Amino acid sequence: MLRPNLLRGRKQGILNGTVFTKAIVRPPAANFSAGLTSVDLGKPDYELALKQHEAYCRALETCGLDLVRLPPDERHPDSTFVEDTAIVTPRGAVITRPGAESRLGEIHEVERVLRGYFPTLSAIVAPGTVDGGDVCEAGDHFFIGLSGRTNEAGANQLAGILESFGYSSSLIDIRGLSNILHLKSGIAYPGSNQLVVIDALSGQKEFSGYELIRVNSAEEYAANCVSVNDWTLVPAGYPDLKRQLDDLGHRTISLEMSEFQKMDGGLSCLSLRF
Ligand code: CIR
Repeated sequence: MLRPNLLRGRKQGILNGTVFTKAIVRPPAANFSAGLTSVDLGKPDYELALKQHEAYCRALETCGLDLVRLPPDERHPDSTFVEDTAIVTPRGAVITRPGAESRLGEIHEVERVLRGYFPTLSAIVAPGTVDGGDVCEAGDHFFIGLSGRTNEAGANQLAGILESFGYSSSLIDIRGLSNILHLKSGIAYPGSNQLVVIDALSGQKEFSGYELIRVNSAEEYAANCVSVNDWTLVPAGYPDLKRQLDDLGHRTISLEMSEFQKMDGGLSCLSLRF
């Protein structure tokens, strides 16, 4: 049985206020395994990664999105994680300045594509750094993670740009948490004032006005789920979070993510949705 607010959202075809029509995706390049990782899960199987990426693309199409498919980029082994290169909102887009030096060049191709959709683009400039994985949109509010990738200068620049778009934001410092790379490794906003959150972040005062969907410690990887129009994509193999989302009336699609997990990547980072 759906809750009334979800029923309302479902009828309108939206759950979180933003209707997405497009996404930029980029398959992993053959040297994907040369990218950055902090986890010890072994080397990714490239062929399997390509299959998982294609299934992910099909799921986005099921959600109603037209895909802009960039070619694989061997110069940047982490370039399949396109989310880190831009913040795209209905009111404007921001090209980031990724916090890992090896990823700085990834922005150019994404910027070229976004110019076709946004007449003016904002940008994070040095000494600021921002990874898109640290930026969680929750309706008209954005949570910006301060992390090993997003520094204070970058976070403050982004907060100012978002304010100029008419959005509010708050900073969440995750620098003391060694188990998550980005803020969105630990939270997700599935709409309807709900927030998926790992235990280590559940006590944040900035999250107190939300209905928290707690991710148990065995399922932390699943906190990086992503809602797109009427659907919520979740990584396969994490039954407790999927059941909670299903019980709340979200329509979930489970996707195998093992090969991206080996490179510290989650579901949200494989696309830029707008
Ligand atoms: C990196 O360390 O930058 C990549 N191997 C993984 C980036 C994942 N991005 C994301 O969660 N937004």
